[in-house]
Amino acid sequence: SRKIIVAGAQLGSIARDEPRRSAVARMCAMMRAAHRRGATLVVFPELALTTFFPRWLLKGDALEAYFETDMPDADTAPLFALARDLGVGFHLGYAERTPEGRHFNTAILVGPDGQIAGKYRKIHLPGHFEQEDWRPFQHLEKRYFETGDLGFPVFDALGARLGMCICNDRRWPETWRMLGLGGAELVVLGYNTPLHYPPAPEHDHLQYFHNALSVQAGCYANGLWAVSVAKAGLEEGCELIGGSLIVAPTGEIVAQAQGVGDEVITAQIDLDRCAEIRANIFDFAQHREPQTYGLITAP
Ligand code: CDT
Repeated sequence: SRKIIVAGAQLGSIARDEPRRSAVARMCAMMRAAHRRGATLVVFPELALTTFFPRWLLKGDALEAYFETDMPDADTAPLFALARDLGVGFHLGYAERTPEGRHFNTAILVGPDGQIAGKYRKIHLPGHFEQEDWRPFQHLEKRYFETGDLGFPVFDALGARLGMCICNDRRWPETWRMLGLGGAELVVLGYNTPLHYPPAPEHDHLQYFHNALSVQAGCYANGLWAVSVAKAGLEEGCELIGGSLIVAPTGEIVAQAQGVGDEVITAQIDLDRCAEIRANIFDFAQHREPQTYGLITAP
């Protein structure tokens, strides 16, 4: 067996005027708590350094202020330094502005040496391009971010084959299949999911269900582990779901957050358990029929 202890560090809400150094201090406290429980990997949410800014129409400097140009910088350096001191790796979501001025919804994987070991840029961007006044809050990810250009990479880190995705990506079977085909044993992801979905409010009561369903189905159908972590709670008048999860390759939930505040969940996971599924019901080499799946990749 190949056992590691992993942690999900759910963040409660971040106010619009909360400085990054405050969010980082909260994350450092959770990294210490995770380390005390023996965790060697801590997963933080999507866009973890600030409030979820796509809920407003912003322009110019007011928008650019939410993007990171350097990772780490003075505000995030304490997280990298603590990871190195404790010998803990972490996954962090943030808004990235490249030197060429491109904008992505990005996540990085940082090794226990404090060095960036992998990067992913969100592919399935939800929401809309223009301000829509009928909505109680906006979801302008399509306006603010380009579609990720790094594919679905899988990295060797912390003794595992690790893949990443971000929030809305988790609802798409194609995400999980790409990561499964890439050999991922553990997928880590963060999310900001409003409880209220303005285009179909009749689904509001299903938000927690659809969150768990997506992650459990992705794990089972690809025989891999996942750590899926929320930014949760009442944030600037918008309620975000909690429900952070650690899920086994069987699709079973092995750890789950109870509240919507800062909360650490941990589980010992055996990476060799991926074979329970991959060597059997979903043995891709033996049972996949890709010659019949053409429509999936047709535009
Ligand atoms: N951040 C993010 O991708 N949130 C979406 C909200 C629903 S679409 C407006 C999600 O899939 O959870």
